[in-house]
Amino acid sequence: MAGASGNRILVTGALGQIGTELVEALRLQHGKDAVVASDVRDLPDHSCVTGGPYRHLSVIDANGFDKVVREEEIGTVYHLAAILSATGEKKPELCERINVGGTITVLEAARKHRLRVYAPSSIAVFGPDAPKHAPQVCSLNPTTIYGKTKVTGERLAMNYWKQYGVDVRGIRYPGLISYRSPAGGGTTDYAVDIFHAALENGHYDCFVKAETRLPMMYMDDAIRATIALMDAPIDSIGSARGGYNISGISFTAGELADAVAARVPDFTCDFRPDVRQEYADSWPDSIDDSMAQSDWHWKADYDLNALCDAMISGLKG
Ligand code: NAD
Ligand code: AKB
Repeated sequence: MAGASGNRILVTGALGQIGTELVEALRLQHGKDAVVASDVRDLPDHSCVTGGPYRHLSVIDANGFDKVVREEEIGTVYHLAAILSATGEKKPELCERINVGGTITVLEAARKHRLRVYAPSSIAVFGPDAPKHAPQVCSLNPTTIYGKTKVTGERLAMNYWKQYGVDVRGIRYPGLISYRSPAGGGTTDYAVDIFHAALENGHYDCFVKAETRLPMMYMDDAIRATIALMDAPIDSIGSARGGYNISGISFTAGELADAVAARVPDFTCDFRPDVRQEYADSWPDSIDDSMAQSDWHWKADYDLNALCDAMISGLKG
C-alpha cells in the first residue's frame, strides 16, 4: 500500500477521558502542530483545544471527516470517539450509530486516503460465556450493545486490513483510571469516581457489589500501550491487530475501597448495585495478554498501590 497523503495525526473524541491524555502525549512526541484534536463537543478551555490545532468534527459526518483529513494533511487517525457501555444501554441506536457508523467513516477515509488507524476495542467484547481469565482468542458473545459494537469494530478492522491493506490496530482496553478527565459513561467509572468522592465527601456509594472483580489499568500504562502498538513495526503485528488483550491490574471494588481508605482517613464506602452490575458481571475478571507481550513487548507498570498513590496525589494537585 502506498504512503498516506499527509503525515499529521488526527484524534477523534479527543475531549474524552483517553483523548485528553493521548493528545498531550502525542503532541510531546511529534510536536504540537502535528496533532489535530477533534470532537463533537466544544470546550474552549480544554487543554486539547488550547494546546494545539482543534477541529469540531462528528465522526458520523463522512464528508466533513474527509474534508478535515484533506485540509489538515492527515496520515494517521487515533479514533477514540464512541459511546461507552452504560450510556450505550440507555441509548442503543446512538451507540450503534456512533460506534459502528463512526468507525466505518474512519475506515473508509483510511482506504481512500491511505491512512493508518488506531481504533480501540474493550474488554466488553467478552460475554458471560467467555473464560473469567479471558484469552486472546475465544467466542465473543457480549450481551451489552456496546460490547457488540466493539466486536463489529474488531471485525471491520480485520476486513479493512485483509481486503484493502489498511493498517488498523487496536487494543481491548480494560477499565481505565485517570484523574485529568472524568470517565465517560462506562461501567468501570466507579473506579474513577471513588477517588473524587473520597477526597470531596469522604464517602462513596459504589454502584457494583464489593466482590465485583474487573480488569483495570492506570491511564499512563494505557497511553504507553497505545503508542507502543502504533509505533511497532508492521511485521510484528499479528492476528490480534483488531484488538489486542492487554492486562493491567485486576481487583474487586471492595479491595479498591480498602486501598482508598488506607490513604484517605475516615473514608467510607457503601455498595449499592444498580443495572451496571449486570454489565460488569458479563465481563471477565482478568485478561491474558501473552500475544501483546510477544508481538510488541507489552508490560504494565502500575499495580493497585501505585495507581492509588498516583490518583490521590494527582487529584490533590
Ligand atoms: P469518552 O466517553 O471519555 O470520550 C469519548 C469522546 O467522544 C467524548 O469526548 C465525546 O464528546 C466524543 N464523541 C461522541 N460522539 C461523537 C461524534 N459523533 N463525533 C466525534 N466525537 C464524538 O471515552 P474514552 O473513555 O475516552 O474512550 C475512548 C475509546 O476507548 C472508546 O472507543 C472506548 O470504547 C474505548 N475504551 C475506553 C475505556 C475506558 O475505560 N475509558 C475502556 C475500554 C475501551
Ligand atoms: C466501560 O465501562 O464502558 C468502558 C470499557 C471497559 O469499555 N470503561
